[in-house]
Amino acid sequence: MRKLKALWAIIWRASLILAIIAGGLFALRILLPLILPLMFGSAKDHGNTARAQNTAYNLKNAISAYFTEYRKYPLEIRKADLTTTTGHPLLTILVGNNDPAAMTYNPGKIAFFSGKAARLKDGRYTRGIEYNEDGPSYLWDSWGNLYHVRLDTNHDNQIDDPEFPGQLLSHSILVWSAGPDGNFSTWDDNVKTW
Ligand SMILES: [Ca+2]
Ligand SMILES: [Ca+2]
Repeated sequence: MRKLKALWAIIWRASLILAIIAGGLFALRILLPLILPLMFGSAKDHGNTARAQNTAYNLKNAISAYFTEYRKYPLEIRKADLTTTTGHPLLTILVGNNDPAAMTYNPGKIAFFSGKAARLKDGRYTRGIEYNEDGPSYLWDSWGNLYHVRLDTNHDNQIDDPEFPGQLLSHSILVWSAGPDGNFSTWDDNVKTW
């Protein structure tokens, strides 16, 4: 009788342990698909943001180098500060290819900006330069959008703050990206050089 009791106790404990393990596995099965994208998704976004930040600063340096070379900004208009994107013609000028715009504004055909070629995914370019030897070239951010650029082309050493319009920044070159959400008006995720 005592033996039978002991046996039941063992069976009871074993089934309890099995139930706990099964429950744990079941919970993991449900929770893992929810947790993993959060962990790796945010790590991926962090990498993309860091990459966009790097590229924005490199572009700022490229425009600075252009200024040093030609003593003016690309596409300079003296009346007001210029706001443009890293599409054509700004980027075409900065890569210094055979496009007529590049030939006009960068007659020395100096490659002020160079970097990784953009990746084409699902019909959309991301993360790099869409380079055309004889035509318009573009610089895409980590999420497939062009960067925005504002230059102190009226040379008063001030630029209107894109984030807080009406406030002036003591900068000569601003570069910013819309961030992971692709929306320039949401600034919490935007990547900027100031
Ligand atoms: Ca200005
Ligand atoms: Ca945004």
